[in-house]
Amino acid sequence: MMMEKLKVFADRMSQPSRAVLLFCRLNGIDIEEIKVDISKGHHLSSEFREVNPLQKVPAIVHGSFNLSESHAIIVYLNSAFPGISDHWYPSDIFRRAKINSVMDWHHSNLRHGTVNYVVNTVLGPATGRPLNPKAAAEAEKVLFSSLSKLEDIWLNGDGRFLLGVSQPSIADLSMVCELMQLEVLDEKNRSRILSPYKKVLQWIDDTRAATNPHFEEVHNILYRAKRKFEQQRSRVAETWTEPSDKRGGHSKM
Ligand SMILES: N[C@@H](CCC(=O)N[C@@H](CS)C(=O)NCC(=O)O)C(=O)O
Repeated sequence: MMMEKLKVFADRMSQPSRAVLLFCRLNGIDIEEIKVDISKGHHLSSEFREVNPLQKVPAIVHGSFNLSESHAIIVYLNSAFPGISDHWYPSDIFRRAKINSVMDWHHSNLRHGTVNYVVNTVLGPATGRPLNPKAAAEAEKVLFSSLSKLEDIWLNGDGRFLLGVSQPSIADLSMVCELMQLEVLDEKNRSRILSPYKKVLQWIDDTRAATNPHFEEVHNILYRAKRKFEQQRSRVAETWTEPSDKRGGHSKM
């Protein structure tokens, strides 16, 4: 019996959604992409609760099978679809175990720092959450500590990719999509955060090159968001450099 087309419920502004979409694109997995717009609260709808009771993206429906959690989804797709190159999730149990180890680390460290920093400095208001400088400062500490570990431990090897190998794995996809979220920061701030980590910057470029044109296709939304936030910031800056009479402020003179 032919299984119906894989449905991927995703919001491309979400890092784990992009990782799942990128894996599908790279491996020629034919999907129906269903947009769940978090900024419009679509993930809270009763229809989506049927797909994922956790009300988070990404999620998949494959025939009568539902699954959430990006890492579990990618691992499932790797087994469910034939012909996927071994380097993505090697059958060698030791290499596979190391990939699981870096992905587990990612979720409670790099992801934790990146999401909380970006939400509390830029993205929060788009989903109805106020910016919180104290939470941003806490998240920044986690982010810097995670970037140091990424630089010194996970990228410490001869190969260009995580765990020192010469071809990317699903861990590279998951973690690079996370760090790409920093695109929405203003360029000075993004560079302040990333520029001390030379190996990390090189790894982002190498992963982009190894996965293009799909990498750029799934990240386009972030580049558009970046431009939108830049325009907003320059409008705010212009407002505050205009003479106060033009702003409609009250002159003290
Ligand atoms: N561990 C999950 C994380 C899923 C997640 O946090 N998704 C976010 C978007 S990046 C979401 O749906 N947020 C909606 C909400 O929390 O209200 C995964 O890897 O799939």
